[in-house]
Formats: sequence, structure tokens, C-alpha cells
Amino acid sequence: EVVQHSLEQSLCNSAIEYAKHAGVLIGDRLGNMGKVEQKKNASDLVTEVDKLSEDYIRHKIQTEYPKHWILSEEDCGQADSYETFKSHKTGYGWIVDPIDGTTNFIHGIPHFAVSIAVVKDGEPIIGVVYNPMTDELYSARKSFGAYRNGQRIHVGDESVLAEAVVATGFQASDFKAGSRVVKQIDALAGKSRNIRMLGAASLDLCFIASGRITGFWHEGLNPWDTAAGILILAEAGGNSTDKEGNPYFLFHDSLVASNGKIHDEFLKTIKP
Ligand code: 2AM
Ligand code: CA
Ligand code: CA
Ligand code: CA
Repeated sequence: EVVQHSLEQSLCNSAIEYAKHAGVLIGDRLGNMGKVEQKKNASDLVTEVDKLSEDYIRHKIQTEYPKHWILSEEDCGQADSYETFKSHKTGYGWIVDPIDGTTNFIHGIPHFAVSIAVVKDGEPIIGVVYNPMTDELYSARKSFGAYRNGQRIHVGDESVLAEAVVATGFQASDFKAGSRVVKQIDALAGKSRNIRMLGAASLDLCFIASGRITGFWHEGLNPWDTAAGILILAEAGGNSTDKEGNPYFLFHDSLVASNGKIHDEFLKTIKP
């Protein structure tokens, strides 16, 4: 018990150290990001800096925790991430997004983050999300609460959608008349206070966790976008489900997250 406690505390300290140092590497390459490559389409991009951040974090984990598995976006997160995850489901593993919000990074919008989670037997137990531009570091350890720069954070107490600012994100190609996300925005437009698209899913979850926004929904996310943020949100008193209202699991195709208090009304309003 005591041994496990100190292991998990040191995992948490390591995740914070890696996220902060990766943030420094990224900050050093602002405006000098090197080649920008397309992955699946013209809005799915990766820079040399994503890879630099990822290589650094992977190297640190492999050196300091050689028995732990790693799932990270630019390395092996392409086709068979679910198989990777399933085959390593037990024991400790790390889920890493070296830059969440790459489009913001490329355009110089200071809203992106390094996201690092440690998963044990399939569940996140450590979550760290660091925005190097604002120097805001969100962290959580399961059952020990959520923090921003060392201060405890909690979700907001909005109890109705009418008081809620909610955020979303989607692939550029989904934003057309009649698409599901456009219908959802239409349904929310009159009912919520307003809608945002901030461009970094991990930070959206941290913004709910700290009461800046009240809800977030997104389809087609991957575990590296959400693993750290959902733990931080849960530890701050929030809730995350799929669009049917089932508890969110890292490979669910949809995520609906909130402060908990507006969750049912939020789910009902965006129901397809
Ligand atoms: P990324 O910057 O790491 O790719 C933007 O809505 C959010 O969705 C970001 O967190 C972004 O993560 C994520 N996302 C996932 N798949 C994406 C895609 N194909 N194109 C753009 N953003 C994507
Ligand atoms: Ca990406
Ligand atoms: Ca991401
Ligand atoms: Ca990324």
C-alpha cells in the first residue's frame, strides 16, 4: 500500500516534469516549427515540433519506466491503437499527446498543450495537461483531487444549460449544412449561453474542471486527446460520458463532458 502510494506519487511527479520540459522544447520552436506535413487530410497536420516533443517524452518514459507501455499520437497511434491498448491493458502504461492543438500551434494561437496520462489496468490514474504559453499546468492523481499550478480546482455550479458556455470541435469537413454537428450547434444555439471552438480537447476538459466553461462535446477523438483531461475533470467533480450517456471509455467514439449538473439537459439537447 505504502509502496504503491509512493510509486504513483513519483509517476505523477515524472508526468509533470516531462510535460513541463516538453513545453520548453515547444516554446523554443515557436515560429520555427520546421516542415508541416499532412497526415490524413489537409486539416490533419503534424510538425517537426510534435515529433520532437513526443520523442523526448517517449525517451524519458523508456529510460525511467522501461516496463511500462506507451501509446502516443505520432508514433504508433495510427491504425491499430485499439489493439495496442488492448494487448497492454494490464499494468501501467502512458498515453501521450505531444502537442494537443497542433493547428493552434501552427498559427501562433497560444492555446495548445502537452497531455500525458498514466493508465493502470485500463483506467487513467495520473493526468497532466500543460499549456506552455500560459504556463498553466493542470494535474490530477486518482482520488487526490485536481489542481492548476498547485491550487485545487473544481467545476462550476451552473445548473442549467441557459447559464452554460459549451465548447465543441470537429473536422473541417464535417462543418456543412445538415451535418450532425451543425444540427447540434443549431439545437444548442438558443439554449446555452454561447458556444466556443477552442481547438485543443485536453484544454477544453481542463476548462470545465476549473469552471471556465461548463460543457464540451466532440466526436472522433482518440485516447491521447482525452486520457489526462477526463481524470482531471472527474477529480474536479465533473462527468464524462459517450453521447448515449454511458460512462466514457478511452475508445468511445463520442465524448460528452460537463460539470455534471447540466449533463442530462446537455445530452438531451445534442441527441442526434
Ligand atoms: P490535435 O491537435 O492533437 O490533432 C480540435 O478539435 C481537437 O481535436 C484537438 O484536440 C485535436 O488534437 C483533435 N483532433 C483529433 N483528430 C483531429 C483531426 N483529424 N483534425 C484536427 N483535429 C483533430
Ligand atoms: Ca493530430
Ligand atoms: Ca490531440
Ligand atoms: Ca497532437
